[in-house]
Amino acid sequence: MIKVDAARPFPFAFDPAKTALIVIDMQRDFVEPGGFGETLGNDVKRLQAIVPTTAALIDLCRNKGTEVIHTRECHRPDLSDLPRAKRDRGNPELRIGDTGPMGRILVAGEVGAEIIPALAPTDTERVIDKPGKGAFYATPLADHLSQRQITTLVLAGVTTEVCVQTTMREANDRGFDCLLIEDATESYFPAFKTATLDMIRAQGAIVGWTARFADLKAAWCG
Ligand code: C5J
Repeated sequence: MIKVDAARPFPFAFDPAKTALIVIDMQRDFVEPGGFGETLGNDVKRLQAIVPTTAALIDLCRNKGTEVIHTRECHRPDLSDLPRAKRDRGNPELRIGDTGPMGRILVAGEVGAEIIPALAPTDTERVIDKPGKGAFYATPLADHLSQRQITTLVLAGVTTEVCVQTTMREANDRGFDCLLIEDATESYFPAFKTATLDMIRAQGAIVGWTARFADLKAAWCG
């Protein structure tokens, strides 16, 4: 077992053989200048800042033989998995499925839906396309983790208070122990990130734990 003493709200112990890293939605449309996120008025530099740490986290897991799973928030080209309630939210001039700066917004196969090149999955890594905010909703993720006897999830990605938090809550309810890496997740809104980390750790890790990457690495690599 590895024990991350500096994790909050108290030390986090995990077995790397029963752990997977889930990197949430590090897609071009959310992270890159000129993408959907920026067209909505968001400062994507905040999200770009976590790329080096997220890359180092992925490398650490790859080197340790811990599975790396990537997710993408995207929909089928015919939008049959896009509920009206989701399509009707947001910017009325540019909605999911419309043609945006990087192709049809959040549609599978379009440039904007791809994971940024710096964090590209390897040929053998699992990529889960998800139509919701949470990675468990309408995806094969739960079955995949159960087949591999995974009990612990390390989480990274964007955005902290939307798809990362939703996935972590889904996982927590399914019985996984979850550790969110503080400097490998980000929000367009600093206050939302802070509030989400606080909520996760509240009441004795009601949703899970958080730790900085350096503390995870120090515990794992000695
Ligand atoms: C959002 C996400 N924020 N990946 N998606 O709509 O968090």
